[in-house]
Parts: sequence; C-alpha cells; structure tokens
Amino acid sequence: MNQFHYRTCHLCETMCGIEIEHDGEQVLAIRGDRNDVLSQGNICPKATGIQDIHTCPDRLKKPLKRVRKNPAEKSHDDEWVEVEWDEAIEYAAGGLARIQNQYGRDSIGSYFGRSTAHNIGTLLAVAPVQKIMGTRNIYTGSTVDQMPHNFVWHHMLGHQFLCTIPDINRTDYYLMLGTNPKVSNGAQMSTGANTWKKLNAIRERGGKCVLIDPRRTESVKYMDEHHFIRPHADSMFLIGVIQTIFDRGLARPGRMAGHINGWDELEPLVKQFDMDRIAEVTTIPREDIERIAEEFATAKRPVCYGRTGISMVQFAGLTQWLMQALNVIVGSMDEIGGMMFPKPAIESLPLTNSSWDSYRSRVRGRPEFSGEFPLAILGEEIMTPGEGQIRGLLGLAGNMVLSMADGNHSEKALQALEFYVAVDPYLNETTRFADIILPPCGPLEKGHYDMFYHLYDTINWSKYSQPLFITEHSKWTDFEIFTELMGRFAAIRTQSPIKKFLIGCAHKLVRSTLTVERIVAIGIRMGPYGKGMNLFKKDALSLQKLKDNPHGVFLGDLEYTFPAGLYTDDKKINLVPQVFVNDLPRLKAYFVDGGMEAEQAASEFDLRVISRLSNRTLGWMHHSHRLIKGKNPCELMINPADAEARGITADSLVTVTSRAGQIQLPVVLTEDIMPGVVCMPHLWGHNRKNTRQRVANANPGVSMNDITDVTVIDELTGNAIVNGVPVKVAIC
Ligand SMILES: Nc1nc2c(c(=O)[nH]1)N[C@H]1C(S)=C(S)[C@@H](COP(=O)(O)OP(=O)(O)OC[C@H]3O[C@@H](n4cnc5c(=O)[nH]c(N)nc54)[C@H](O)[C@@H]3O)O[C@H]1N2
Ligand SMILES: Nc1nc2c(c(=O)[nH]1)N[C@H]1C(S)=C(S)[C@@H](COP(=O)(O)OP(=O)(O)OC[C@H]3O[C@@H](n4cnc5c(=O)[nH]c(N)nc54)[C@H](O)[C@@H]3O)O[C@H]1N2
Ligand code: SF4
Ligand SMILES: [Mo]
Repeated sequence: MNQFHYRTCHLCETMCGIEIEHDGEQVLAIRGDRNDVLSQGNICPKATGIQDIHTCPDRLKKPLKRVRKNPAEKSHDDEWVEVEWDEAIEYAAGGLARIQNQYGRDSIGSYFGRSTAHNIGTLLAVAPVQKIMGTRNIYTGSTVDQMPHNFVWHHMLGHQFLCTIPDINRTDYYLMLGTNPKVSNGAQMSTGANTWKKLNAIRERGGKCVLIDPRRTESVKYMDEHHFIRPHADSMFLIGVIQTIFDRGLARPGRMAGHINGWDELEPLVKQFDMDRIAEVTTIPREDIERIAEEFATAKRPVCYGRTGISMVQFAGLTQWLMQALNVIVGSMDEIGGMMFPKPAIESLPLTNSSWDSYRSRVRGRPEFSGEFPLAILGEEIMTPGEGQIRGLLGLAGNMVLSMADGNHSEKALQALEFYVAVDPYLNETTRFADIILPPCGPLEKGHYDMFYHLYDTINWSKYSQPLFITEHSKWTDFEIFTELMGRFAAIRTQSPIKKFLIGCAHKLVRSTLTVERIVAIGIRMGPYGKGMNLFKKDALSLQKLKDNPHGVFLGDLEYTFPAGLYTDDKKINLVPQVFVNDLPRLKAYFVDGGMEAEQAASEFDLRVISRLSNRTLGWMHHSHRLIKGKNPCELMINPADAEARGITADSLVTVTSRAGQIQLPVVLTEDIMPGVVCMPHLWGHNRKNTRQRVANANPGVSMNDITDVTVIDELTGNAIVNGVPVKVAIC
C-alpha cells in the first residue's frame, strides 16, 4: 500500500516541504507538500531528483581505498578497493595523525564545501573537527560564495552570522543586485520555492521591484525595471544612490536613531565620486540612478538586497558594505519591510566564531576571517615547501575541482597531497585524488534539521524530518563518521597512555550518548521557544512537537531584534567600519583614476564572462538522470553585436580563452546579455578521467572554472572572483 512521508528538501536554503509517496523501499513520486508552513506546496524540479540519488548505483555504500601502483605518487591508474568501515576509519585517522605528528599542527588542513550547510551532521562536526585537528589551515566553499556578506555582518553588526534577511513579505520597494530569484528561488532569503509569487505580490500591493544585472534574466518578468550593469561596478552604482539620497536630504536613521556609529562619516566618503563618472562606468544613466535613489528613499518600506552577483566579483566587500549602508540610511535596518533578523528555534550564533585578522596565512600573509582562510590560497599552502606546509587534508561535501576558480590548479594541489581523506558519497572530479573516501548515507536514510538555513528565514518556523528509510548504511551519517574519525585521530595523536585512555573513554561516552536527535532536542529546549529550565512552561516547542507536526510549526512573523540583538560591544550599528574606508582607494584607482581603461588597453581579453544557474540542476545533482536529461545547458550567451564582430553565428562552436585556460562550447546569440559580457553555466565539466558517475559523465558539459582565475581575489575579503572574468572569444 502506498505511504506518504513528509520532509524538507535538503538541496538548497529555500527549504521546501516535500511529500514522498512510496511503496515500502520504493519511492514512487516526490511532490510539493501543500501543508508545509513555509512553501505551501511549491517546489522546483530539483527535488524530484532526490529519488535518483537514493537509488543511484554509483553512490558509494562502503568506503573506497586507493591502492597506489607507485607508493611514492598517486596516479589515475591506481586501483580503488572497497574496505570495511572499521579498517577505513582507522586508516583515515592514522594517515592524518601521522602527518601531524611528524610535521606539526598546521601540516593538515580541512575543506568543507556547500553540502555542509544543509546537513546537520556535518554542521555539528565543523567546530569539533577544527578544535581536535587544531590546525589553522581551515578552508570552506564560503570564500567562493557568500564570505563578503559574512565579512560585512561581522564588521557592521558584530557577528558573521547575524544575517540580514530582506522582508520580502512586507517590503514595497525591492532593489535587487546580482541575484536571480526565479531560478535560485531566493538565496539567503528562504521562502519556499514561491519567491516569484512573493515578487508578484509586492507589485500587487502597489510596490516596485528593480533588478540590476548584466543579464536580462528569468527574474526580469517579475520586475518593474531592469538595468544592465558592467560587471564589478555595483559599488559605484550604490555610491551614486547613496550620494543622491544625501544630496536630496532624504537620509533618515529611522528606528535605529541613537544606535548608529559613524552617521556623519559616510556622506563625505561617497561625495569623492563624480556622478557622471559613476554613470559611465556602470553604464546606467545618471537620471536613472538618481531617480531610483529618490524612489527608494521615499518608499515606505524599501530594502536593497544582493547575492552572488555582488559577492563573487571584484570589490565584493565594498559592495556588500555599501548595500547595507544604503539600508541603514533609509531606516531599513531591522525594520518591517526592510532587512530583518529571524529568531530560529535553535540558537547557533553564540556557539560560532566571528573574528578578523587574529593571525595570518603562512605564504602570503592573508588575514584569517572567523577562523578560516580563503580557498584561493589553499593551493599555495599545499604546494609551497616549508614549515607549516599542508600535506594532509580532510575534505568533505565540496567538489572544488569544478566549483573553485581554476580547476587545473585545484587538481595540482590535490595531487600533491601526501594524504587526503574525503567524506563524500561519490567518486567525483575532486574525491578521485583521495587516499580514502568515506561515504555518508543517503539523504532519505537519516533525520534532517536545517540548523544553518533557519538563519535565512523569512518567517519564524521550525521543522524536523525523520528518516524515511533505516538501512544498514544509516549508521554512517556524516555525524557518525566524524565522531568515529575524530575520536580515533585524537587517540592516535597523543603519545601519553593516560591521555589515550581518557580520550577512549570520552569517545565511547560521546558515541553512546550523543545523537543528532538528542542534540536537536536539547537545542530546541534551550532555544527561544523551548521550555529551558522552566518545567511548567506551556506550549513550549520541543522535538516531540516537531515530530507531531511533520509539515512544520509556524512561530510568527519576523520581529524587531535590535538594538538588543546586535553583537557589537556598544549595541550600535557600525555604519562606516574602517576596513571599508581603507579599501576605497582601490575602488577609486580602478574606476575613477583610469585603472579600468588601463587594464582594458593592456589586455587581449576584451569580454567578461559571468555565471548562470539553471532551474533543473545544482552541482552534484548532475547524478540525477531526471534532472540532467535533454540538451546540455553549457552554451555561451553572447550579444549579437559581439558575435558579429567576431564572425560568430548561431551555430558556431567557440573557444573561450582566459589567463587560466581554454574551453570550447556552442553559443546562443541573445540581446538578453549586455554587450561586452558573455555568460555560461558553472559546475559542469564531468569529462575528467576516473570518476564513478555514469549519469554525469554521459552529459558532461564543460567547466567554467577551467577559465576562471585563482590568482585574483577580492583583496578585502579574500573571496574568489568567478564573475566578470576577462576572456576572449573566437570561432573554433
Ligand atoms: N537552480 C538552482 N538554484 C540554486 C542553486 C543551484 O545550483 N541551482 N544554488 C544555490 C546556491 S548554493 C546559491 S549561493 C544561490 C545563488 O543565488 P543567486 O545569487 O540568486 O543566483 P545566481 O544565478 O548565482 O545569480 C547571480 C546573478 O548575478 C548576476 N551577475 C554576475 N555578475 C554581476 C555583477 O557584477 N553585478 C551584478 N549586479 N550582477 C551580476 C548574474 O547574471 C546572475 O543573474 O542559489 C541557490 N539556488
Ligand atoms: N564559476 C562559478 N563557480 C562557482 C559559482 C558560480 O556562480 N560561478 N558558485 C559558487 C557557489 S555559490 C557554490 S555554493 C559552490 C558549490 O560548489 P561545491 O561546494 O563544490 O558544491 P557541489 O559542486 O554541489 O558539490 C557538493 C559535494 O558534496 C557532496 N555531497 C552531497 N551530499 C553530501 C552529504 O550529505 N555529505 C557529504 N559529506 N557530502 C555530500 C557531493 O557528492 C559533492 O561532492 O560553487 C561555487 N562556484
Ligand atoms: S528550491 Fe528546489 S532544491 Fe531548493 S529546497 Fe525547494 S525544491 Fe529543494
Ligand atoms: Mo552557494
């Protein structure tokens, strides 16, 4: 008889509720859960791919160990053998521990990719793993994604995870930069896959939506207005908007009056920039910038929001700062319809680190941010000899060969490692360099709680998803793998028999008492809606209550949290942190003092390539035949004028060349991309040897990150620049 199971789709931060119809072990259908408190039945096509992952024959069920042909070097001729868990974990822990014993604390490092964020097992592991490994060499996919946001929250609001969430449900002027919500379904703004309906609702209630993007994207039909912008130039646009607001006397601190430091410092800084020059470099006419500024500042509930198109570019830190500064000067920080702050059922901020420049990296002296270094410098830390050189890596939940700038550089670095432990369900472009792969169980074989993504809530709510299937593999969730791996690692690391004994006892205790469910139960109890120590509190939220409500529990609309909720020592917003002031001369040198023109004149790379997502796919979900079927989306969008100038026609195959490399792909001629810019999808290129992913290999595409450049980063935040990369395009 068919049964129905309800859970949250774990694939992205949108957190849609899904209904899984199944007959015993067999999944029959995945559809939207109409009763889900957040998404109300809306999902995107990707959720249906989860069943392919569940049944995927290439998904690893047992650890895979590399048997080297030549013990001194890894090669693609090495063999992979399946080994039992006990042997695999001992081997993995021993390999990392031996390197650290021999070469010191920083000789091992860790890399966590995006799948960490939607997985409570990995999230709970991050801090303990970092503590137990004790290395400063911590890298994550955040620095090829949202680090500039975190950087700004840290400096302005006092904590890297005090995430500003646009109050899409109540705003009446939504200014968006570098985001494609129709396809991404709302990033750092979890709405359930009904973002487009919420955009329509803004206009239905008399509001306005404006989008700034070098491409006329799928989201434009939900906008009142769209403007092309030259890649990397958003900070100049924002300076123009802020300057106009001050010039016209429209700045207002709103509810935060008395809780803002540096109010008088912003105006003179933005006044250094000439409005006509701003219009010239952004390509947005001055009248439009001034009009948008006036409309924005006089709207009742305006909010300015931006995502990856303004975080993976040059000057990303400055842009994110100016965006938040704009919200502050129109009184939209912690205001209804402006930027707001959710109150998740499990409070994680007090348990997470937020720091800047407390130590520096070995090779180029990059400052740490919240305990990590930019992924862009991992390669040099592995390949530069000397004390502290990384020789061993624990890598998980990320496929950096495809997702990080310059895939060939990542490959060289991974190849150079003496020992690499991957925790990943697949033998893919990145994990093929591992010495051992430890595969966690599949998404339906374990419980799910969105400990991280609730920081992006647009309403306050909570939900727990129980495991659908308990299988033999279920005992190896990411959490169990880490508990076992770190327990053994710590025991091998120590020389003292007493310490070994104590570590053994602690490890046994953790294994027998700590489960993910118990941690969630405690987290909820101690959180803002839980019973805490008050045994008589009525209607408190609990894990049991969540289990009884598989469609989620609504906990209220977003409410004011500042100034009490600020993490700054004086409970004030820092409008003009000095780190951003120090970075302004770099912006000025480039956009005002001729840097941009000089770069163009000196370079053969006359176009800029930007990225795009597609509705049906998401990096590692290329294992799903349901999602990947049909024509491969790896096509280069090019403006007809740029195509004509190069003799390119609609059926051309072109070569795209950059400083880092070269790829070939077909073109699409379209006015939807602005002149001077070309656009292609990323996280493709499954044509590398010796991976075990037949579905992805059959429809490989090419990797955009074979032409992005790891040597250029946003100097302020260290974030990779994978948008607006200089290239030239020629017919093959
Ligand atoms: N279907 C699908 N949805 C996803 C994902 C997925 O893989 N597939 N991934 C999820 C993840 S991990 C993330 S981080 C989010 C990302 O979510 P979004 O950021 O909303 O999605 P992107 O498509 O990356 O949007 C970036 C936009 O920035 C534009 N852009 C590029 N350069 C510039 C620039 O210099 N200035 C401006 N103003 N715009 C620029 C691009 O044209 C693009 O439209 O999506 C999430 N949702
Ligand atoms: N050119 C360009 N590059 C980009 C971007 C861009 O816009 N343009 N976007 C960037 C962004 S926003 C992101 S988020 C990154 C994404 O890039 P990555 O962080 O590399 O993410 P994926 O490619 O999806 O790879 C996810 C990995 O996690 C593994 N995995 C899946 N589920 C689990 C699990 O439950 N446990 C464990 N341990 N592993 C699991 C998968 O097998 C896969 O190896 O790409 C970035 N790179
Ligand atoms: S938008 Fe799609 S992938 Fe993201 S949670 Fe919703 S259904 Fe899953
Ligand atoms: Mo991302």
